Amino acid sequence: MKNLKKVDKEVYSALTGEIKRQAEGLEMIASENYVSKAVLEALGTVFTNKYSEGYPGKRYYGGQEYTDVVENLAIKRAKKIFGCDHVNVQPHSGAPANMIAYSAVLKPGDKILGMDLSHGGHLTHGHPVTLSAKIYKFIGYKTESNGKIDYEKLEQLAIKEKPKMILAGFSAYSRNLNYKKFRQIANKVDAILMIDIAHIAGLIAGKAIASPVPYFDIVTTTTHKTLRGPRGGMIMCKTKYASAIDKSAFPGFQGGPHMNNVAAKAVAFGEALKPEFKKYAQQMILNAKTLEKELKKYGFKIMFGGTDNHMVLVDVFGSKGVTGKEAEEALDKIGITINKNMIPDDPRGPIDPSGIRIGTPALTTRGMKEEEVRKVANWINATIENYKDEKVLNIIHKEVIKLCKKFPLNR
Ligand code: DSN
Repeated sequence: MKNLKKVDKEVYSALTGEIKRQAEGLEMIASENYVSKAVLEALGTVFTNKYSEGYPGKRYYGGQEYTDVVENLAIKRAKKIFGCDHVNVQPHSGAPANMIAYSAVLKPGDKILGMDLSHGGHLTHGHPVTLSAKIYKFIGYKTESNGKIDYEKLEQLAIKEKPKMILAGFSAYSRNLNYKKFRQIANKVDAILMIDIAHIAGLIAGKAIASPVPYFDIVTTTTHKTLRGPRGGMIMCKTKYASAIDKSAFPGFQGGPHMNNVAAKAVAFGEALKPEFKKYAQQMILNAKTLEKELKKYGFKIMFGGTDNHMVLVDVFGSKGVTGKEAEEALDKIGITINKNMIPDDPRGPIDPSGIRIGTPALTTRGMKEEEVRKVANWINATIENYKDEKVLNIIHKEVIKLCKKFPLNR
């Protein structure tokens, strides 16, 4: 980075700080991961200079012989990974991907049945602060006290509300969904069926969990998180919706795609097609299950009864009397990064909720397995139980750095 160092010392200094933070800290935010050097290299290229409105072979500006190559590669590889009929790799990220999908098939005022935010849903699935909630009418469904969705209740709600769209998917839910049931319910009320797989795309790509692609009309995702690509979005759909989705992405919602990002998506998809990605996907789940088991042993209440994926949602306030914010701040001090999170029907607010969400994608990328996760669970417990004791936190922090040095970021 000799040019950056010479041209902009302030950005250079922030960047070197971030490199050190990522190397010496344990990243356990469930939606974060470490991309490979090849993905980083593709991101930092002259493709960022290029405007490419339109789609391969049908662009509005000239000079597209190489942008078409990378976009076609991203499309071909995404289709191979997920077996979808059609894919659009241009969405800048997950929230735009959802907005593009809604506006492709819905009219303002149409009704969407989506998962309640405090039960694991996502902001863009109908939280009142979002633009989509101002345009469409969202109705929330919830999980039961056993952590599962009651599909009979969901069916009754769908019959009562007659939504134009039924939306599955989540950002803080840790159980598998019953895709077939979603399909049956959507058929019964003649709704378009969409799923947001942003969190679990890598688990699906690695065949560690079942794929919803055959059942759903539209599938949106991010390409970072478990899929381990650059920050970005993507929409898959049945052929019937292909043209509407493409038109909604451009010119409907976005301008030119970020072609450096599309190139990096192509590289990441190539990586996800390799056999070692399957092992990675399975290990993310094994690590999360180990975390669940260990935290339960330490007396933590795990929401939704446990995990089937790469994350656990923990009621730290109900378990140990420490709030989500206090836990997040204390864990930050020992170099473990997680996020505070609402738990279902949280009696506390979103700024200082009862829960924390912990994920295993990034530490699994470093090569950590069950043995390391057991250590991490022990440190999480000790940190939360001693969250005001700086001396204890300092000792644990040194242990965290030691472990990170044993598992360097070297892909
Ligand atoms: N911010 C992402 C997450 O953490 O789940 C989703 O948008």
